[in-house]
Amino acid sequence: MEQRPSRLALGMAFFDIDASSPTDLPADAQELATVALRVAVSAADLVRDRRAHGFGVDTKSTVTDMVTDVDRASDALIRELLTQARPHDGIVTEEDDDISGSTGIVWIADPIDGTTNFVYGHRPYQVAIAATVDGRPIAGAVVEVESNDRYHAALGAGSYRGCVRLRVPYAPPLERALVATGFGYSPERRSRQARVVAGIITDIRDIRRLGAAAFDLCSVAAGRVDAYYEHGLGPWDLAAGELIVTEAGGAVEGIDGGLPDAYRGIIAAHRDLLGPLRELLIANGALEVIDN
Ligand code: LIP
Repeated sequence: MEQRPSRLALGMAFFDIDASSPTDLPADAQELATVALRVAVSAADLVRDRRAHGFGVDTKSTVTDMVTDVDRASDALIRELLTQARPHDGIVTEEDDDISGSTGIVWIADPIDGTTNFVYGHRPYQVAIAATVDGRPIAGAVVEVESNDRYHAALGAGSYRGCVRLRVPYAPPLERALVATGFGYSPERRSRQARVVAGIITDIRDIRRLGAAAFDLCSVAAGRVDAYYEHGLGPWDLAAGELIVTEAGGAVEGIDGGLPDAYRGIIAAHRDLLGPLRELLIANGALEVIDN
């Protein structure tokens, strides 16, 4: 995801709903999470099956930014199943045009998050689907394709991996924090991101680069890493995983300290780790990675 998506179809201007309270929502968040999980499982089944039969690869913003016909098939299936379940909701996905709705719910989905991993057969790659209100997730699911590892969350109702409730475990001191991150597709931005990593690497335990943002966020919720930050994501990379982190008791914020903004950069971590990590990132140029 390289360009800030011009997608105001997220419905933000049109619905004055307080999404912080599950009772004020236009639909039941747990029912939406059930839909998200069911659709993500079906799309993950399609992706797994289609990979076994071969696929074509195209490029998007740069020569390294790939899209496959399986991304497109998964995108189409997600739209079809969401429309069957919730015909009047909006839909925003990575590989097709936005559909506006009339309910205040907008689905945001990534048909394959981690397309490079998918192409190489390098786990993880997953389907990520969230229901949002005013641009904030209220229900979501992430399904890792090859392992069928399933995560879901609903606002106010917790985060789960399968049937197991998730809690972000604890906040280590910064020097013992295992930090996941990722890199964009444009060479210029990538080199700025690499400079940030080079600056922080001596002040933390280590870096992980798994190549799949939604899975990195689930890893924060499940305690497989202590924190995750990245710049230049799309809303579909972030939405479901963001809720899975916050419903597991963690925090997700903009790198600049504001609301999470996928494109300008986000940090996800235990609340006590987030502040020190932000200071370290900013001291090493994290606010200069996005230049427009
Ligand atoms: C990818 C992310 C990855 C990030 C890439 C890209 P895609 O999503 O999951 O973590 O580093 O820049 O955004 O393009 O595979 O859906």
